[in-house]
Amino acid sequence: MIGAAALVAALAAALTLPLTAGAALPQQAAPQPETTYRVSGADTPEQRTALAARDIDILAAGPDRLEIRTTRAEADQLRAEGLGLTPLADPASLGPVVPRPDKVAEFPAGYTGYTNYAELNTRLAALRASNPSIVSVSNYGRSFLGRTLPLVKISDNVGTDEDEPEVLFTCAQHAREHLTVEMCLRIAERLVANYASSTGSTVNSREIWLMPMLNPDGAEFDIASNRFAFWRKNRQPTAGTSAVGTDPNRNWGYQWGCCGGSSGSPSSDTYRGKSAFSAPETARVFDWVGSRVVGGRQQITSHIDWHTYSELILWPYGYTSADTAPGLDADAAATFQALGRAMAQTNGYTAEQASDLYVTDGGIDDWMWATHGIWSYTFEMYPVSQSQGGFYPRDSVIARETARNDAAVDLFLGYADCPPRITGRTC
Ligand code: 0X9
Ligand code: CA
Ligand code: CA
Ligand code: ZN
Repeated sequence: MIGAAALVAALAAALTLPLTAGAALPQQAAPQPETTYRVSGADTPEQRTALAARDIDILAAGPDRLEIRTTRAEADQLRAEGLGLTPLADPASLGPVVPRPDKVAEFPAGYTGYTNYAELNTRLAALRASNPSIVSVSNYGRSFLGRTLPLVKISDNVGTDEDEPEVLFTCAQHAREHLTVEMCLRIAERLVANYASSTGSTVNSREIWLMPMLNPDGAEFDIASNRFAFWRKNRQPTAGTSAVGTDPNRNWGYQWGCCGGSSGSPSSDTYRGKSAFSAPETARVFDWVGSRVVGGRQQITSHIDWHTYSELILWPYGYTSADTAPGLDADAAATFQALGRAMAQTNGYTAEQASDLYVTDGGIDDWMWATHGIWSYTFEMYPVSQSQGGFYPRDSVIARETARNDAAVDLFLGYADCPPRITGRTC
């Protein structure tokens, strides 16, 4: 095999050569290297929304903390504007993207405990094969590049659509958030493992759906070089540009692109796409969630969308900083807050409205709630900082950091018949 490292070195050397006047090269600037910084002085949602509006990639945020990834030039500019920026070391195994289409994408050393797309399908098939009466595995369509999008159902009499509250868990909308795939697997495998030993399991009283890898093209691309590419979006090219990728979590169709919480620039990490649901990965969820409206009634009551990192539990709306807005009255807001805070009690995360981070429009949770009345939360998992691995914590943390959410998941499933019950209301 030709040494990939040598090829990378040669490319890197070529890129540092000054452009000579005569060279008729296209006017496209080479992408500048980026560094992660801890930022001080931008602690309000308004300040962070303003940073996002400049297409600065916000990796993590929370009360009193913010981490961004940007170029040195932009960092200097932000310092000149009075912000404090401290560079953070990159996680191990970050590197230039050298896709190897001939190879199955594999995680680098230190991360082989993570599950790639092929392994995910194998794990799901094995779970079904040994528990066929409570597990079914299918798909809800295909990604942009044609990968099937896996769908798991867990319930007693799994082949029958029973009159039980339905709950949906979605993972890995964002490519580099690999820990979330492990979270969906943990939920599925734990529910099945506990089923035999416990009576009154939510497996009997709920129909639990999992979409464990919403964005497989992005997730596979992120590890295709055997190094992490820091990739977030899907892998759909934008017509008329050389840019690739739409941010799925800015592509949902409620208040899409409304409010400065997404980008119209195809090269941005928060590019919202050319229209709502222009990404096949969101369009197929749109179709499938629509198919759960049976007899005029949406069967899914509750949903969690898993992300990393920041250790947060977020509720709608993300598009506005107002606590209440059309479709979200004070009673609904009280339920979101009470259940969100109760779950946070179990895992030590910070619970807040999504827009307390920064404004985002076209997010999955706003769409789930506003158009289907589904009680939808966004969890941002471990860690809180890139100094603990950021998007790429070692595989040794998987067991601990997924089990950390067991109690929150159980609480959530328990209230799925009527989330307002947590505030004393009835359904
Ligand atoms: O920006 C996002 O999409 C989420 N953070 S991440 O670092 N995983 O990309 C936060 C979304 C918050 N907004 C809503 N939940 N609507
Ligand atoms: Ca059932
Ligand atoms: Ca049902
Ligand atoms: Zn995310």
